[in-house]
Amino acid sequence: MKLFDDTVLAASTDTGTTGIYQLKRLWSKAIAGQDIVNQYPEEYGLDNALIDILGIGLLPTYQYLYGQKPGFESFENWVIAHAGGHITDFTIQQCNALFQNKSTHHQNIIADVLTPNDMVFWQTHGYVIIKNAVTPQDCAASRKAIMDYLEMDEMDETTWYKEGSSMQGIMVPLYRNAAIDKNRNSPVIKRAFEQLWNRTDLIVTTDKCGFNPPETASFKYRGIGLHWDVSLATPIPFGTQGILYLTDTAVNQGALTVVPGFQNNMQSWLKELPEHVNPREVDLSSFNPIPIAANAGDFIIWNHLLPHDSSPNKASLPRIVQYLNWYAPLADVQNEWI
Ligand SMILES: O=C(O)CCC(=O)C(=O)O
Repeated sequence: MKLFDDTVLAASTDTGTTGIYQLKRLWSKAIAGQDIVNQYPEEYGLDNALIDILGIGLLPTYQYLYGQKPGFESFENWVIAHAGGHITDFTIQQCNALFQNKSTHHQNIIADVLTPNDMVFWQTHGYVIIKNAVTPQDCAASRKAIMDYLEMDEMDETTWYKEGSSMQGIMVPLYRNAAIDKNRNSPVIKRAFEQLWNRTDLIVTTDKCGFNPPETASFKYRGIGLHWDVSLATPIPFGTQGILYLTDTAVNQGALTVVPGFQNNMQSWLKELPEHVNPREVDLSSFNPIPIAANAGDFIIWNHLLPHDSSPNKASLPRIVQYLNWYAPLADVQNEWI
């Protein structure tokens, strides 16, 4: 039984002043509270994709809505400001195509980035590295943006362990910045995702950056251990995740760590687990996880079925990264979180 009368929520077709379907409804559900949001799991995919297309970030959006409980006009102004001061006609068209369940395919598709060998590697190991996806200049600009945001100096270790910084574990909540946006929209990275998804109607997440400094006697690694970021309700739909290394990253420098090939065993492993065992509580450290070394500008895509984590940084320099993922909105999502 619904706790809340549907009629008090805005209709999906109420576009507000931006002309975007579902935005007012998203706001009205959040203002009504998380319990109400949770009553419409079938709308999660649409709401999240809308937030991604607008480029405003899932966490900042919900933190603002739940924390500030703004009126709709204030929310619209916040969205426009966080979308860069202006919402383009193409963005509005993309949002509304989503609502109408139509695909928007980007123009100017570039030549394939992943080679046939890369594709075989992907099928076998569940991850792939795109070398030199981003230029050294763009990496340097991105590192500077992240360090400025954290008020740290990449080369000065006395600045790396500041108490009270805005970091969340190893995550840096910097979402929008010219250099970071440029990487996010890299045609090379996008093309690689299109090849893996075998479709061109993908949208990109507006995700965080990351800073993983060397461990010291008093500072210990703040990762969360091997995990999945997808619901384990079966069948688990195809999905990807991605990370851009902005520093050269040695295996012992906090590198992304995955269990290669697990995407091919996941289904049977889940099936064979005794019923009382929660897959998220299984110790995955004996599954032969490997840290992936790569250079600044290299982009790694992994299948979201691979257990993964970053790792303790035992080197002398920090690992600095940007997270981003292209995905097919509304494609076979599992609404129930297991
Ligand atoms: O930072 C990394 O290497 C892995 C990040 C991670 O665990 C995640 O994106 O879920």
